[in-house]
Amino acid sequence: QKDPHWWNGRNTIIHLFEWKWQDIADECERFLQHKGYAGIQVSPVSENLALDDHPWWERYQPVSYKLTTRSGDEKDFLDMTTRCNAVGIRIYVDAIINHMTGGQVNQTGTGGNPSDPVNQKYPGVPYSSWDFNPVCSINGEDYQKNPDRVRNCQLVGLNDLNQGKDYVRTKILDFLNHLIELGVAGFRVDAAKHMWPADLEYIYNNLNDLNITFGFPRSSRPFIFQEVIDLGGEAISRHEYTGIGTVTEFKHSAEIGRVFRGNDKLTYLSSWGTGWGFLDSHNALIFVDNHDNQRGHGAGGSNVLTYKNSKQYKMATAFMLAHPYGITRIMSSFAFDHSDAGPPHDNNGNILSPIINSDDTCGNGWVCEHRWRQIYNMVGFKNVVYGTDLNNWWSNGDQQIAFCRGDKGFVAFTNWGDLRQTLQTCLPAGIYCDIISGNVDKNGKCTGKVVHVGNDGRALIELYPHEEDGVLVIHVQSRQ
Ligand code: QV4
Ligand code: CA
Repeated sequence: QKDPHWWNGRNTIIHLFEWKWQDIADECERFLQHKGYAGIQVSPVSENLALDDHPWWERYQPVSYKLTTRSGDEKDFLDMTTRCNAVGIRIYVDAIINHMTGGQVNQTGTGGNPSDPVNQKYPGVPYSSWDFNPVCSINGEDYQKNPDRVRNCQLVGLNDLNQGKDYVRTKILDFLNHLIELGVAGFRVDAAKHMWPADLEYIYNNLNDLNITFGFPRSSRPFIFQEVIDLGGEAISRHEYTGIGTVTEFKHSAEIGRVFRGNDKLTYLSSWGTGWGFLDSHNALIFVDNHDNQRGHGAGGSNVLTYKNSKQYKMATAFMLAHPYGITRIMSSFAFDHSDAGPPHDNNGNILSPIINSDDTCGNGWVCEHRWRQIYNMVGFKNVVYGTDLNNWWSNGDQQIAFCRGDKGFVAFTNWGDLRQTLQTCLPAGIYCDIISGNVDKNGKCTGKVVHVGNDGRALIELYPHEEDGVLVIHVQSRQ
Protein backbone atom coordinates (compact mmCIF):
# COMPACT_ATOMS: atom_id res chain seq x y z
CA GLN A 1 0.00 0.00 0.00
CA LYS A 2 3.03 2.27 0.13
CA ASP A 3 4.42 1.33 -3.28
CA PRO A 4 3.30 3.81 -5.96
CA HIS A 5 4.20 1.31 -8.73
CA TRP A 6 6.32 3.70 -10.72
CA TRP A 7 8.18 2.63 -13.81
CA ASN A 8 11.94 2.32 -13.38
CA GLY A 9 13.76 5.60 -13.41
CA ARG A 10 10.67 7.69 -12.78
CA ASN A 11 9.21 9.41 -9.79
CA THR A 12 6.92 12.33 -8.95
CA ILE A 13 3.15 12.47 -9.16
CA ILE A 14 1.40 15.37 -10.80
CA HIS A 15 -2.08 16.54 -9.85
CA LEU A 16 -3.93 17.42 -13.05
CA PHE A 17 -6.67 19.28 -11.19
CA GLU A 18 -9.99 19.30 -13.08
CA TRP A 19 -8.51 18.03 -16.35
CA LYS A 20 -10.71 16.00 -18.69
CA TRP A 21 -9.79 12.34 -19.15
CA GLN A 22 -9.21 12.77 -22.88
CA ASP A 23 -6.84 15.67 -22.30
CA ILE A 24 -4.95 13.65 -19.69
CA ALA A 25 -4.56 10.72 -22.09
CA ASP A 26 -3.14 13.12 -24.69
CA GLU A 27 -0.84 14.70 -22.09
CA CYS A 28 0.55 11.29 -21.07
CA GLU A 29 1.49 10.56 -24.66
CA ARG A 30 2.69 13.94 -25.88
CA PHE A 31 4.45 15.27 -22.77
CA LEU A 32 4.50 13.46 -19.43
CA GLN A 33 6.24 10.28 -20.58
CA HIS A 34 9.03 12.28 -22.25
CA LYS A 35 9.69 14.43 -19.19
CA GLY A 36 9.89 11.47 -16.80
CA TYR A 37 6.71 11.99 -14.81
CA ALA A 38 5.60 8.84 -12.99
CA GLY A 39 1.92 9.23 -12.18
CA ILE A 40 -1.14 11.45 -12.09
CA GLN A 41 -3.63 12.27 -9.37
CA VAL A 42 -6.89 12.87 -11.19
CA SER A 43 -9.92 14.79 -9.91
CA PRO A 44 -12.79 12.85 -8.29
CA VAL A 45 -14.37 10.40 -10.73
CA SER A 46 -17.70 9.78 -9.05
CA GLU A 47 -20.87 11.49 -10.22
CA ASN A 48 -21.16 14.74 -8.33
CA LEU A 49 -23.47 17.60 -7.56
CA ALA A 50 -23.85 19.93 -10.54
CA LEU A 51 -24.24 23.53 -9.45
CA ASP A 52 -25.09 26.33 -11.90
CA ASP A 53 -21.76 28.11 -11.71
CA HIS A 54 -19.74 24.91 -11.23
CA PRO A 55 -17.40 25.83 -8.36
CA TRP A 56 -14.45 23.41 -8.30
CA TRP A 57 -15.58 22.00 -4.94
CA GLU A 58 -18.82 20.55 -6.32
CA ARG A 59 -16.73 17.52 -7.30
CA TYR A 60 -16.15 16.80 -3.61
CA GLN A 61 -19.88 16.12 -3.18
CA PRO A 62 -20.74 12.69 -4.63
CA VAL A 63 -24.25 11.83 -5.81
CA SER A 64 -23.43 8.26 -6.86
CA TYR A 65 -20.47 6.09 -7.86
CA LYS A 66 -21.33 6.27 -11.54
CA LEU A 67 -18.20 7.40 -13.38
CA THR A 68 -19.69 10.41 -15.13
CA THR A 69 -18.38 13.86 -14.33
CA ARG A 70 -17.42 16.97 -16.26
CA SER A 71 -14.07 15.24 -16.88
CA GLY A 72 -15.71 12.49 -18.92
CA ASP A 73 -17.48 9.15 -18.62
CA GLU A 74 -16.36 5.59 -17.94
CA LYS A 75 -15.36 5.00 -21.55
CA ASP A 76 -13.13 8.09 -21.51
CA PHE A 77 -11.70 7.02 -18.17
CA LEU A 78 -10.75 3.57 -19.44
CA ASP A 79 -9.21 5.09 -22.56
CA MET A 80 -7.10 7.31 -20.29
CA THR A 81 -5.86 4.52 -18.00
CA THR A 82 -5.10 2.37 -21.03
CA ARG A 83 -3.11 5.02 -22.87
CA CYS A 84 -1.32 6.41 -19.81
CA ASN A 85 -0.31 2.99 -18.42
CA ALA A 86 0.97 2.06 -21.88
CA VAL A 87 3.54 4.85 -21.67
CA GLY A 88 4.36 4.19 -18.02
CA ILE A 89 2.23 6.84 -16.36
CA ARG A 90 0.16 5.65 -13.38
CA ILE A 91 -3.29 6.98 -12.50
CA TYR A 92 -4.40 7.61 -8.90
CA VAL A 93 -8.01 8.52 -8.20
CA ASP A 94 -9.13 11.08 -5.63
CA ALA A 95 -11.66 8.91 -3.79
CA ILE A 96 -14.47 10.64 -1.89
CA ILE A 97 -15.74 7.98 0.51
CA ASN A 98 -16.29 9.91 3.75
CA HIS A 99 -19.49 11.58 2.67
CA MET A 100 -22.03 12.37 -0.03
CA THR A 101 -23.55 15.81 -0.66
CA GLY A 102 -24.74 18.53 1.69
CA GLY A 103 -27.21 21.35 1.34
CA GLN A 104 -30.99 21.73 1.46
CA VAL A 105 -32.26 21.23 -2.09
CA ASN A 106 -32.73 18.14 -4.23
CA GLN A 107 -30.16 18.01 -7.00
CA THR A 108 -29.50 16.01 -10.11
CA GLY A 109 -25.89 14.86 -10.44
CA THR A 110 -23.52 14.99 -13.39
CA GLY A 111 -24.60 11.45 -14.32
CA GLY A 112 -28.33 12.15 -14.20
CA ASN A 113 -29.05 10.57 -10.81
CA PRO A 114 -31.25 12.38 -8.31
CA SER A 115 -30.26 13.16 -4.72
CA ASP A 116 -32.14 14.30 -1.65
CA PRO A 117 -29.58 15.52 0.89
CA VAL A 118 -32.09 16.46 3.61
CA ASN A 119 -33.58 12.96 3.66
CA GLN A 120 -30.22 11.37 2.86
CA LYS A 121 -31.44 9.54 -0.23
CA TYR A 122 -29.00 8.70 -3.01
CA PRO A 123 -30.83 6.17 -5.22
CA GLY A 124 -27.93 6.00 -7.68
CA VAL A 125 -25.87 3.96 -5.17
CA PRO A 126 -28.35 3.37 -3.45
CA TYR A 127 -27.82 4.88 0.02
CA SER A 128 -30.57 5.85 2.44
CA SER A 129 -30.56 7.45 5.88
CA TRP A 130 -29.64 4.06 7.45
CA ASP A 131 -26.18 4.38 5.91
CA PHE A 132 -25.25 7.68 7.49
CA ASN A 133 -24.09 8.78 10.91
CA PRO A 134 -26.59 10.82 12.94
CA VAL A 135 -26.53 14.48 11.91
CA CYS A 136 -24.17 16.69 13.90
CA SER A 137 -21.62 19.20 12.69
CA ILE A 138 -17.89 19.36 13.34
CA ASN A 139 -16.96 22.66 14.93
CA GLY A 140 -13.56 24.28 15.38
CA GLU A 141 -13.13 23.06 18.93
CA ASP A 142 -13.83 19.46 17.94
CA TYR A 143 -10.59 19.33 15.95
CA GLN A 144 -8.69 20.03 19.18
CA LYS A 145 -10.75 17.98 21.59
CA ASN A 146 -13.19 15.52 20.07
CA PRO A 147 -11.79 12.90 17.72
CA ASP A 148 -15.14 11.06 17.77
CA ARG A 149 -17.00 14.05 16.47
CA VAL A 150 -14.38 14.73 13.79
CA ARG A 151 -15.02 11.21 12.49
CA ASN A 152 -18.73 10.79 13.08
CA CYS A 153 -20.15 14.25 12.48
CA GLN A 154 -20.56 16.18 9.23
CA LEU A 155 -17.62 17.90 7.59
CA VAL A 156 -18.99 21.25 6.35
CA GLY A 157 -22.53 19.84 6.41
CA LEU A 158 -21.83 16.87 4.10
CA ASN A 159 -23.88 13.72 4.82
CA ASP A 160 -21.44 11.50 6.70
CA LEU A 161 -21.32 7.85 5.68
CA ASN A 162 -20.96 5.18 8.36
CA GLN A 163 -17.99 3.12 7.15
CA GLY A 164 -18.54 0.76 10.11
CA LYS A 165 -21.60 -0.65 8.35
CA ASP A 166 -21.18 -3.70 6.13
CA TYR A 167 -23.47 -2.37 3.44
CA VAL A 168 -21.58 0.93 3.19
CA ARG A 169 -18.24 -0.90 3.11
CA THR A 170 -19.51 -3.11 0.32
CA LYS A 171 -20.64 -0.16 -1.79
CA ILE A 172 -17.33 1.67 -1.28
CA LEU A 173 -15.38 -1.49 -2.10
CA ASP A 174 -17.42 -2.12 -5.24
CA PHE A 175 -16.64 1.44 -6.36
CA LEU A 176 -12.91 1.24 -5.65
CA ASN A 177 -12.50 -2.29 -7.00
CA HIS A 178 -14.23 -1.26 -10.20
CA LEU A 179 -11.60 1.47 -10.60
CA ILE A 180 -8.85 -1.08 -10.00
CA GLU A 181 -10.38 -3.21 -12.73
CA LEU A 182 -10.23 -0.14 -14.96
CA GLY A 183 -6.48 0.16 -14.44
CA VAL A 184 -5.79 2.64 -11.64
CA ALA A 185 -2.65 2.25 -9.50
CA GLY A 186 -4.12 3.58 -6.29
CA PHE A 187 -6.06 6.25 -4.45
CA ARG A 188 -5.88 9.58 -2.71
CA VAL A 189 -8.25 9.06 0.19
CA ASP A 190 -10.08 12.33 0.69
CA ALA A 191 -10.84 13.41 4.27
CA ALA A 192 -9.18 10.30 5.75
CA LYS A 193 -8.96 12.08 9.10
CA HIS A 194 -12.75 12.02 9.18
CA MET A 195 -12.87 8.23 9.00
CA TRP A 196 -11.78 5.65 11.59
CA PRO A 197 -8.41 4.06 10.81
CA ALA A 198 -9.88 0.61 11.58
CA ASP A 199 -12.66 1.11 9.01
CA LEU A 200 -10.16 2.29 6.41
CA GLU A 201 -7.92 -0.67 7.17
CA TYR A 202 -10.82 -3.01 6.52
CA ILE A 203 -11.54 -1.29 3.21
CA TYR A 204 -7.89 -1.27 2.07
CA ASN A 205 -7.42 -4.91 3.02
CA ASN A 206 -10.39 -5.90 0.93
CA LEU A 207 -9.30 -4.09 -2.21
CA ASN A 208 -8.36 -6.29 -5.13
CA ASP A 209 -4.81 -6.55 -6.42
CA LEU A 210 -4.01 -4.19 -9.28
CA ASN A 211 -5.09 -5.35 -12.72
CA ILE A 212 -2.26 -7.25 -14.44
CA THR A 213 -3.62 -6.42 -17.88
CA PHE A 214 -2.38 -2.85 -17.32
CA GLY A 215 1.17 -4.05 -16.69
CA PHE A 216 1.13 -4.33 -12.90
CA PRO A 217 3.05 -7.30 -11.49
CA ARG A 218 0.94 -10.02 -9.88
CA SER A 219 -0.12 -9.33 -6.27
CA SER A 220 0.49 -5.58 -6.52
CA ARG A 221 -1.45 -3.71 -3.88
CA PRO A 222 -3.04 -0.33 -4.61
CA PHE A 223 -0.98 2.69 -3.55
CA ILE A 224 -2.78 4.59 -0.79
CA PHE A 225 -2.17 8.20 0.16
CA GLN A 226 -4.46 9.58 2.80
CA GLU A 227 -5.42 13.20 3.23
CA VAL A 228 -4.86 13.93 6.90
CA ILE A 229 -4.17 17.55 7.79
CA ASP A 230 -2.10 17.71 10.96
CA LEU A 231 0.07 20.74 11.57
CA GLY A 232 0.27 19.77 15.24
CA GLY A 233 -2.09 20.52 18.12
CA GLU A 234 -4.98 18.41 16.82
CA ALA A 235 -6.86 15.63 18.57
CA ILE A 236 -6.18 13.35 15.60
CA SER A 237 -2.60 12.70 14.62
CA ARG A 238 -1.31 11.84 11.16
CA HIS A 239 0.63 9.02 12.84
CA GLU A 240 -2.66 7.17 13.39
CA TYR A 241 -2.77 6.57 9.62
CA THR A 242 0.81 5.67 8.68
CA GLY A 243 0.28 2.03 9.62
CA ILE A 244 -2.19 1.57 6.75
CA GLY A 245 -0.80 3.79 3.98
CA THR A 246 1.15 6.93 3.24
CA VAL A 247 -0.10 10.30 4.45
CA THR A 248 -0.09 13.86 3.13
CA GLU A 249 2.55 15.88 5.02
CA PHE A 250 1.04 19.36 5.28
CA LYS A 251 3.91 20.58 7.45
CA HIS A 252 6.12 20.26 4.39
CA SER A 253 3.85 22.58 2.41
CA ALA A 254 3.59 25.18 5.17
CA GLU A 255 7.30 25.14 6.00
CA ILE A 256 8.72 25.18 2.49
CA GLY A 257 6.47 28.17 1.75
CA ARG A 258 7.55 29.97 4.90
CA VAL A 259 11.23 29.42 4.13
CA PHE A 260 11.16 30.45 0.47
CA ARG A 261 8.98 33.47 1.24
CA GLY A 262 12.07 34.63 3.09
CA ASN A 263 10.65 34.13 6.57
CA ASP A 264 13.38 31.69 7.53
CA LYS A 265 16.95 31.06 6.40
CA LEU A 266 17.85 28.58 3.67
CA THR A 267 20.83 27.52 5.80
CA TYR A 268 18.43 25.79 8.23
CA LEU A 269 17.31 23.48 5.41
CA SER A 270 20.37 21.35 6.21
CA SER A 271 18.16 19.25 8.52
CA TRP A 272 15.15 19.17 6.12
CA GLY A 273 12.89 16.14 6.57
CA THR A 274 12.38 14.38 9.88
CA GLY A 275 14.68 17.01 11.41
CA TRP A 276 11.86 19.49 10.85
CA GLY A 277 9.30 17.22 12.51
CA PHE A 278 8.03 15.70 9.28
CA LEU A 279 6.86 12.10 8.83
CA ASP A 280 9.39 9.46 7.81
CA SER A 281 10.28 9.90 4.16
CA HIS A 282 8.56 6.74 2.87
CA ASN A 283 5.30 7.67 4.63
CA ALA A 284 5.17 11.29 3.48
CA LEU A 285 3.35 12.53 0.39
CA ILE A 286 4.79 16.03 -0.03
CA PHE A 287 3.97 19.08 -2.13
CA VAL A 288 4.51 22.84 -2.21
CA ASP A 289 0.77 23.56 -2.57
CA ASN A 290 -2.39 21.55 -3.16
CA HIS A 291 -5.77 22.33 -4.70
CA ASP A 292 -7.12 23.47 -1.32
CA ASN A 293 -4.35 25.52 0.20
CA GLN A 294 -3.49 27.30 -3.04
CA ARG A 295 -6.86 29.07 -2.60
CA GLY A 296 -7.09 29.42 1.17
CA HIS A 297 -8.89 26.14 1.96
CA GLY A 298 -7.32 23.33 3.98
CA ALA A 299 -4.15 24.18 5.85
CA GLY A 300 -0.99 26.24 5.53
CA GLY A 301 -2.55 29.70 5.41
CA SER A 302 -0.53 32.60 4.09
CA ASN A 303 2.71 30.60 4.12
CA VAL A 304 1.65 28.60 1.09
CA LEU A 305 3.37 29.44 -2.20
CA THR A 306 1.49 29.09 -5.49
CA TYR A 307 1.97 29.79 -9.17
CA LYS A 308 1.07 33.40 -8.36
CA ASN A 309 4.45 33.85 -6.61
CA SER A 310 6.29 32.27 -9.48
CA LYS A 311 9.95 32.93 -8.61
CA GLN A 312 9.70 31.63 -5.04
CA TYR A 313 7.34 28.88 -6.15
CA LYS A 314 9.85 27.55 -8.68
CA MET A 315 12.63 27.72 -6.09
CA ALA A 316 10.60 25.84 -3.49
CA THR A 317 9.63 23.22 -6.07
CA ALA A 318 13.25 22.89 -7.18
CA PHE A 319 14.34 22.37 -3.60
CA MET A 320 11.63 19.76 -3.00
CA LEU A 321 12.68 17.83 -6.11
CA ALA A 322 16.42 18.22 -5.47
CA HIS A 323 16.15 16.89 -1.92
CA PRO A 324 15.85 13.14 -1.30
CA TYR A 325 13.02 13.52 1.24
CA GLY A 326 9.47 12.32 0.59
CA ILE A 327 7.13 11.15 -2.17
CA THR A 328 6.77 14.23 -4.33
CA ARG A 329 3.65 15.66 -5.95
CA ILE A 330 3.48 18.63 -8.33
CA MET A 331 0.36 20.78 -8.53
CA SER A 332 -0.97 21.69 -11.98
CA SER A 333 -3.62 24.40 -11.74
CA PHE A 334 -6.10 26.37 -13.74
CA ALA A 335 -5.85 30.14 -13.30
CA PHE A 336 -8.27 31.54 -10.73
CA ASP A 337 -9.01 34.94 -9.29
CA HIS A 338 -11.48 33.94 -6.60
CA SER A 339 -11.49 30.89 -4.40
CA ASP A 340 -14.70 29.26 -5.69
CA ALA A 341 -13.90 29.59 -9.41
CA GLY A 342 -14.05 26.36 -11.37
CA PRO A 343 -11.91 25.40 -14.36
CA PRO A 344 -12.20 27.26 -17.67
CA HIS A 345 -15.45 26.30 -19.42
CA ASP A 346 -17.70 27.26 -22.29
CA ASN A 347 -21.21 28.71 -22.10
CA ASN A 348 -22.72 25.25 -21.66
CA GLY A 349 -20.51 24.47 -18.68
CA ASN A 350 -18.22 22.12 -20.60
CA ILE A 351 -14.62 22.19 -19.36
CA LEU A 352 -12.26 23.61 -21.98
CA SER A 353 -9.15 21.77 -23.10
CA PRO A 354 -5.76 23.39 -22.56
CA ILE A 355 -4.10 24.95 -25.59
CA ILE A 356 -0.45 23.99 -25.95
CA ASN A 357 1.78 26.92 -26.96
CA SER A 358 4.87 26.52 -29.14
CA ASP A 359 7.14 27.00 -26.10
CA ASP A 360 5.40 24.05 -24.39
CA THR A 361 3.41 26.20 -21.95
CA CYS A 362 -0.39 26.09 -21.71
CA GLY A 363 -3.15 28.55 -22.52
CA ASN A 364 -6.95 28.74 -22.45
CA GLY A 365 -7.07 29.39 -18.71
CA TRP A 366 -4.72 26.59 -17.67
CA VAL A 367 -1.51 27.32 -15.77
CA CYS A 368 0.21 23.94 -16.26
CA GLU A 369 3.01 24.42 -13.74
CA HIS A 370 4.17 20.95 -14.82
CA ARG A 371 5.06 22.44 -18.21
CA TRP A 372 7.30 25.14 -16.80
CA ARG A 373 10.89 24.34 -17.79
CA GLN A 374 12.19 24.96 -14.27
CA ILE A 375 9.74 22.36 -12.94
CA TYR A 376 9.83 19.59 -15.56
CA ASN A 377 13.60 19.76 -15.71
CA MET A 378 13.71 19.20 -11.95
CA VAL A 379 11.47 16.14 -12.34
CA GLY A 380 14.14 14.94 -14.77
CA PHE A 381 16.87 15.82 -12.26
CA LYS A 382 15.19 13.75 -9.58
CA ASN A 383 15.12 10.77 -11.93
CA VAL A 384 18.82 11.21 -12.81
CA VAL A 385 19.99 11.37 -9.18
CA TYR A 386 17.64 8.63 -7.96
CA GLY A 387 19.21 6.48 -5.25
CA THR A 388 21.99 8.93 -4.32
CA ASP A 389 22.39 10.68 -0.98
CA LEU A 390 22.66 14.37 -0.30
CA ASN A 391 26.32 15.34 0.21
CA ASN A 392 28.73 18.29 0.17
CA TRP A 393 26.22 20.63 1.78
CA TRP A 394 27.41 24.25 1.54
CA SER A 395 25.83 27.38 2.93
CA ASN A 396 26.85 30.97 3.55
CA GLY A 397 25.16 30.73 6.94
CA ASP A 398 22.21 32.68 5.67
CA GLN A 399 20.11 32.67 2.49
CA GLN A 400 22.43 30.76 0.13
CA ILE A 401 22.91 27.00 -0.07
CA ALA A 402 24.29 24.37 -2.42
CA PHE A 403 24.62 20.60 -2.36
CA CYS A 404 25.40 17.53 -4.43
CA ARG A 405 23.39 14.36 -5.02
CA GLY A 406 26.11 11.72 -5.05
CA ASP A 407 28.29 12.23 -8.12
CA LYS A 408 25.25 12.81 -10.34
CA GLY A 409 23.88 16.28 -9.68
CA PHE A 410 24.49 19.66 -8.13
CA VAL A 411 22.15 22.50 -7.08
CA ALA A 412 22.65 26.04 -5.73
CA PHE A 413 20.12 28.54 -4.37
CA THR A 414 20.13 32.15 -3.35
CA ASN A 415 17.12 33.74 -1.72
CA TRP A 416 19.04 36.91 -0.86
CA GLY A 417 22.10 38.61 -2.34
CA ASP A 418 24.68 37.75 -4.99
CA LEU A 419 26.02 34.22 -5.02
CA ARG A 420 29.52 34.06 -6.55
CA GLN A 421 31.49 31.15 -5.15
CA THR A 422 33.77 28.38 -6.29
CA LEU A 423 31.97 25.27 -5.06
CA GLN A 424 32.41 21.50 -5.18
CA THR A 425 29.88 20.11 -7.72
CA CYS A 426 30.89 16.44 -7.31
CA LEU A 427 30.65 16.06 -11.13
CA PRO A 428 33.30 14.94 -13.61
CA ALA A 429 35.21 17.74 -15.36
CA GLY A 430 33.31 19.25 -18.27
CA ILE A 431 30.97 21.94 -19.49
CA TYR A 432 27.43 21.69 -18.14
CA CYS A 433 24.16 23.35 -19.06
CA ASP A 434 22.11 24.88 -16.22
CA ILE A 435 18.70 23.24 -16.66
CA ILE A 436 16.88 26.08 -14.85
CA SER A 437 17.86 28.97 -17.13
CA GLY A 438 17.75 26.87 -20.28
CA ASN A 439 17.63 23.58 -22.07
CA VAL A 440 20.01 21.67 -24.27
CA ASP A 441 18.44 22.35 -27.67
CA LYS A 442 18.13 20.08 -30.73
CA ASN A 443 21.65 20.94 -31.86
CA GLY A 444 23.14 20.13 -28.46
CA LYS A 445 23.53 23.80 -27.64
CA CYS A 446 22.72 25.15 -24.17
CA THR A 447 20.10 27.90 -24.26
CA GLY A 448 20.85 28.93 -20.68
CA LYS A 449 23.83 29.47 -18.44
CA VAL A 450 26.91 27.29 -18.72
CA VAL A 451 29.02 25.95 -15.85
CA HIS A 452 32.68 24.88 -16.26
CA VAL A 453 33.59 22.07 -13.87
CA GLY A 454 37.32 21.54 -13.36
CA ASN A 455 39.31 18.35 -12.79
CA ASP A 456 38.84 18.74 -9.04
CA GLY A 457 35.04 18.86 -9.46
CA ARG A 458 34.94 22.53 -8.51
CA ALA A 459 33.25 25.27 -10.51
CA LEU A 460 32.56 28.97 -10.27
CA ILE A 461 28.84 29.28 -9.51
CA GLU A 462 27.11 32.57 -10.15
CA LEU A 463 23.51 33.44 -9.28
CA TYR A 464 22.30 37.01 -9.00
CA PRO A 465 19.04 38.44 -7.59
CA HIS A 466 18.09 40.14 -10.87
CA GLU A 467 17.98 36.77 -12.64
CA GLU A 468 14.64 35.16 -13.43
CA ASP A 469 15.30 32.26 -11.05
CA GLY A 470 17.21 31.98 -7.77
CA VAL A 471 18.43 28.46 -8.46
CA LEU A 472 21.05 26.79 -10.66
CA VAL A 473 21.09 23.06 -11.42
CA ILE A 474 23.43 20.78 -13.37
CA HIS A 475 23.61 17.01 -13.62
CA VAL A 476 25.47 14.29 -15.47
CA GLN A 477 23.01 14.33 -18.35
CA SER A 478 23.19 18.10 -18.85
CA ARG A 479 26.85 17.83 -19.82
CA GLN A 480 27.63 19.43 -23.18
C1 QV4 B 1 -22.01 25.21 3.82
C2 QV4 B 1 -21.69 25.85 5.18
C3 QV4 B 1 -21.76 24.80 6.28
C4 QV4 B 1 -23.14 24.15 6.25
C5 QV4 B 1 -23.37 23.55 4.86
C6 QV4 B 1 -24.69 22.81 4.75
O1 QV4 B 1 -20.36 26.42 5.14
O2 QV4 B 1 -21.52 25.40 7.54
O3 QV4 B 1 -23.17 23.15 7.24
O4 QV4 B 1 -23.25 24.58 3.85
O5 QV4 B 1 -25.71 23.59 4.26
C7 QV4 B 1 -18.65 23.33 0.18
C8 QV4 B 1 -18.77 24.78 0.57
C9 QV4 B 1 -19.25 24.93 2.00
C10 QV4 B 1 -20.59 24.19 2.15
C11 QV4 B 1 -20.36 22.73 1.77
C12 QV4 B 1 -21.62 21.92 1.85
O6 QV4 B 1 -17.52 25.43 0.41
O7 QV4 B 1 -19.41 26.30 2.33
O8 QV4 B 1 -20.98 24.26 3.52
O9 QV4 B 1 -19.86 22.66 0.41
O10 QV4 B 1 -22.54 22.31 0.89
C13 QV4 B 1 -13.99 20.95 -0.62
C14 QV4 B 1 -14.00 22.43 -0.23
C15 QV4 B 1 -15.15 22.76 0.69
C16 QV4 B 1 -16.45 22.29 0.06
C17 QV4 B 1 -16.33 20.78 -0.10
C18 QV4 B 1 -17.60 20.12 -0.63
O11 QV4 B 1 -12.77 22.75 0.41
O12 QV4 B 1 -15.20 24.18 0.87
O13 QV4 B 1 -17.56 22.66 0.88
O14 QV4 B 1 -15.28 20.52 -1.04
O15 QV4 B 1 -17.95 20.67 -1.83
C19 QV4 B 1 -10.60 20.07 6.55
C20 QV4 B 1 -10.68 18.56 6.33
C21 QV4 B 1 -10.06 18.15 5.00
C22 QV4 B 1 -10.59 18.99 3.84
C23 QV4 B 1 -10.31 20.47 4.18
C24 QV4 B 1 -10.81 21.40 3.12
O16 QV4 B 1 -10.05 17.86 7.39
O17 QV4 B 1 -10.36 16.78 4.78
O18 QV4 B 1 -10.98 20.80 5.41
N1 QV4 B 1 -10.01 18.62 2.56
C25 QV4 B 1 -10.67 17.67 1.63
C26 QV4 B 1 -10.53 18.11 0.20
C27 QV4 B 1 -11.37 19.33 -0.05
C28 QV4 B 1 -12.82 18.98 0.13
C29 QV4 B 1 -13.08 18.00 1.19
C30 QV4 B 1 -12.08 17.43 1.93
C31 QV4 B 1 -14.45 17.50 1.32
O19 QV4 B 1 -9.19 18.29 -0.11
O20 QV4 B 1 -11.15 19.86 -1.34
O21 QV4 B 1 -13.55 20.19 0.47
O22 QV4 B 1 -14.57 16.45 0.35
O23 QV4 B 1 -9.30 20.45 6.93
CA1 CA C 1 -16.90 10.66 8.79
